[in-house]
Amino acid sequence: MTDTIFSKIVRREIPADIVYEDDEVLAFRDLNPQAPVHVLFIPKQPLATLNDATAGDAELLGKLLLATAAYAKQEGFAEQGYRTVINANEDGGQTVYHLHVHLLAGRRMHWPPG
Ligand code: D5M
Repeated sequence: MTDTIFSKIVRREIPADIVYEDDEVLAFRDLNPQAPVHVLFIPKQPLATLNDATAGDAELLGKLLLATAAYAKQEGFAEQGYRTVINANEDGGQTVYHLHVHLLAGRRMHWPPG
C-alpha cells in the first residue's frame, strides 16, 4: 500500500497531538474534530482498510479496540458513553487509507449517522 499521512505521524515526520502509544498502536487527536473528544487509534503497521485485515491481524485489531476502550475509561467518559467508527472505502467516508478507529465523545451522538 502507499504511504499515508498517518505513517508520517508514526515516524514523527509530521506533528500530531499524540495521546497514547504502545508498541503496536498510536492514538492522536483528529485534526478536524467532530466532537469535543475526537481521537484516532491506528495500528503502527498500516492496513489500508478493514477489508485488508486477515485472520493474522485478529490480535492487532483486538489491541486497537482495547486501547480505545482503555483510553475512554482513563479519560473518564466511558460510563457516560462514546462512539467508535471505522470508515471503509468511498461510500463509507474513508479519506485516509490507513485503517483507523475514530473515538468520539463529549456530546450526545445521533443515530443513524449521516
Ligand atoms: O478519517 C480521516 C480523519 O483523519 C479525518 O477525520 C481527518 C483526520 N486527519 C487527516 N489528516 C490528519 C492529521 N494530519 N492529523 C490528525 N488527523 C488528521 P476517515 O475515516 O478516513 O474519513
